[in-house]
Amino acid sequence: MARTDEFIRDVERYSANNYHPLPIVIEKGEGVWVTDVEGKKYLDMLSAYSALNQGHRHPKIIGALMDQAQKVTLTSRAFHNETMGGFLKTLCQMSGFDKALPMNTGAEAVETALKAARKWGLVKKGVPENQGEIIVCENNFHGRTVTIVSFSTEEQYRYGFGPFTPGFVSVPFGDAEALEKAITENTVAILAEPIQGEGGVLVPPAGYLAQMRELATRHNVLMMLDEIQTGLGRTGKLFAYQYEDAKPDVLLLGKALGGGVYPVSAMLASDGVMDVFGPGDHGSTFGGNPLGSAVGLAALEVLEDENLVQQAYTLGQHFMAGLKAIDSPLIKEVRGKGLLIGVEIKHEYGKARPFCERLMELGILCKETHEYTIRFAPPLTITKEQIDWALERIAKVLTEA
Ligand code: IF1
Repeated sequence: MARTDEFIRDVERYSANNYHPLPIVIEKGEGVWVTDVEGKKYLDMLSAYSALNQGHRHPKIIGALMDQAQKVTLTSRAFHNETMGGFLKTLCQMSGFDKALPMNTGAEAVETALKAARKWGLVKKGVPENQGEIIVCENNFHGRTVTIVSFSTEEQYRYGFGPFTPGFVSVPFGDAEALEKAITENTVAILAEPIQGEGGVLVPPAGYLAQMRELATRHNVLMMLDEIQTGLGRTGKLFAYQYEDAKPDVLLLGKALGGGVYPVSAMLASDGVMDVFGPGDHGSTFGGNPLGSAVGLAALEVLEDENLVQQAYTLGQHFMAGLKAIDSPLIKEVRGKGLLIGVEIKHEYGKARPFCERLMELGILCKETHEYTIRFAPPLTITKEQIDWALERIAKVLTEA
């Protein structure tokens, strides 16, 4: 493991100590597979936290990247470029939203939505200036900026980073009654994940999102869903909210929108929300750039061309059934939707990380979340045979201990 150790030594010497990765150095990726610097091959069942829904280096997405790189990569929004319009047109047509505002990272899309909601509250709803409140859910994960960690309920994400941005109220996730009680005349929006990913792959009770939709409409507040992790086919629908009649006013996408090669995020909304932004109100040097837009368009086309949403639905059911069939006293619960699945280990048997380490030895990459849950989120291009291959090894690890 000399080469592995050497690469990790550089990271430990020269990088901030803000991560605790598994001790593998990846050299190459293709489809659902990655190879490390020692030449060992692994099935990637994390997919960069759902940023690789289309798999590693999808030829069509890499082709779009290369073609665009030969023409122009960056114009800034001071000028128009050839690719942004077509990308956003496809994004709006596929999703059924009027307009999309392109950014780069997920956190930037979330920040964009927070600004849109506050301004909408002021100019459309008539909430007094600086009084708008946004309701969020306990146990949320929306990113790492100062404002976003201001409404995290995870102490570690906040400790030392105050003073915080005011204007947020949090309620238990999955509880529509608590949500309604928290709404005041100054509430401008509700922000939630349809399934809490980092929170531990927590699926709310059926009907929750539809109730949120009804409450938001009745009280004239914006319903804003963060589908940065759950969106673009991951849960077996194009968007997780489509399991219920719960189309939000604002939808946030990121991760897989960049096809695993480039950071591309967006806020989608109706005309009546998007038009609160005028020239100079918001923007980004790289948002909507030609390279990212070419990649984003290809990323969307691959989802459609290869029927990946339906694949995730069908294979997700197969994977879930296989995991539920594992007869192990260690398993507390298997939960999720589509190809976003968490296996929670009974706390008395210790944390999830040693299981992830053991799976890595057997050629499967995954990552624990919230200490006790193993998260599986393979590329949506995975096959049934590859899932069965993984299931054999997962069963082994969960029954041998
Ligand atoms: C890391 C977690 C996942 C997200 C949702 C917004 C963002 C994320 C629902 C921000 C980002 C990332 C961040 C990444 C690992 C990953 C993660 F473990 F940290 F929580 F997926 F579960 N909304 N999630 O999940 O998007 O600004 O990062 O592009 O290492 O912090 P971003």
